[in-house]
Amino acid sequence: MPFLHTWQLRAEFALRLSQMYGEEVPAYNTLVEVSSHVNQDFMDRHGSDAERLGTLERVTAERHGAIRVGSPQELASVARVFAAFGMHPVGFYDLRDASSSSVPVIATAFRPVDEDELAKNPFRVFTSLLATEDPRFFNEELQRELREFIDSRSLFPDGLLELADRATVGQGLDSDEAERLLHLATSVFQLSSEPVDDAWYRKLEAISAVAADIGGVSSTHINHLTPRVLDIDDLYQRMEDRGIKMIDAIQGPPRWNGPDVLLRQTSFRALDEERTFRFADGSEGQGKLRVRFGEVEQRGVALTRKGRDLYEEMNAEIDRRMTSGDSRSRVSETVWQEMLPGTDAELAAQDLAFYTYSSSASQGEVPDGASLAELVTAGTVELNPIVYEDFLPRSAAGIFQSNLREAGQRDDAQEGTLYDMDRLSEIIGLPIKDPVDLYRAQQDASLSELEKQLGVTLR
Ligand code: OOG
Ligand code: NI
Repeated sequence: MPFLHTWQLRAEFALRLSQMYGEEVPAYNTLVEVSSHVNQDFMDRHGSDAERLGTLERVTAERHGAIRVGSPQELASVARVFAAFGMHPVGFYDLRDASSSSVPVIATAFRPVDEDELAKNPFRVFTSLLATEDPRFFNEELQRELREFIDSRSLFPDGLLELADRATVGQGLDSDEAERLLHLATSVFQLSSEPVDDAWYRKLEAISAVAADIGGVSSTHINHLTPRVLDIDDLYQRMEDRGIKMIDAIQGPPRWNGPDVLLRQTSFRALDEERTFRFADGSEGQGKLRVRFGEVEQRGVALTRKGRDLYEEMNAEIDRRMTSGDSRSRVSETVWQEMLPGTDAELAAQDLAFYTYSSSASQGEVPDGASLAELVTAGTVELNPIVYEDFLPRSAAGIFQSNLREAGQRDDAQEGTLYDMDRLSEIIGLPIKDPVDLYRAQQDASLSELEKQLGVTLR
């Protein structure tokens, strides 16, 4: 009986969610199809250079998903399920104050952490927790009602968590149990056909559509699944040509004349889906909800802390320069060309972005005391970008917002509740890793290897 290793479970989990989502949201299948054409064409245009940010095989299979849960207990359980697939909490996102948008959630991403695990299958899930304690959104009465409603539901069927724990400890499962784990874990994220309590849902919706989506129904669901492309501008145009209306802009960095940086994302809006509602008099009727949408992304090199600071400065500069009638993408492009070095070598030399290093030279071929930058310029050492595996708070808030019809309500006379990475770690029961530390460690390890190979200490 074959044994499925953690990464095989993860790859299969991503595949099954993808199949399920394609059946539920057919436009997703179109997105995947167009994405794979975009990637193939990009490969044809750029040859082997196209794979600098990941092999075509990895990029084609690559997805991220997004889910939302309502209580610390639910988040802790989700963490147990994801651990079985080798997905660990990385990064902390507070979307309550992300620029002009405000959504009552805090979040982390569950993803593989090791380089080789990422290479095998990088499936990640952006996981939001409703900030039910924040009095700016929920008054005391609503906080109590939300707690009661959420505590009385059970998202995880019997057996799932135990099976997940066994897979975590055993670093995999044999095939019968693997099948059961995959079936149960996928089902949790299927859209439920249970009637929605109209009064309760609408009450929450008046505060925040996201709160209604999370706390207004008795189950959870995956609300998007995102393929990765190598050229998002091309994808955007092709989707529009097919008559699928995308949101107005591509979120994150602009198209510019330099290396791909961080993460660019765009989406099509949530579509109306038929749902059954139960009304106060006990009767039931059909209605429509918009909860699921399609998103696509292009990934680039990860930035250092210094690089991220510069990125924020550039965003502020773009905001300053924008006057009415300006196109944000045009202003952004100008600011990027002015403020950010336009080559990998410069980004590396100024410690703005993360790279691994490789060389075909060996001991004795390089003088001691040479600088890394000199060796890169001389072509003795090659730079390979470390791909950004995480998310951007501003874009995430933008993705949430673009799917909401109403702005919602928020009482800014109240003091917000403090949530931070430590508090979220405590809730999950595992330390959340800092993404920048992971990239730095990967770069450092590669540098040490290189020094060993060349037998020198690099400046
Ligand atoms: C999550 C939105 C964030 C992304 O790609 O930035 C996200 C959600 O809608 O639940 O997925
Ligand atoms: Ni997303």
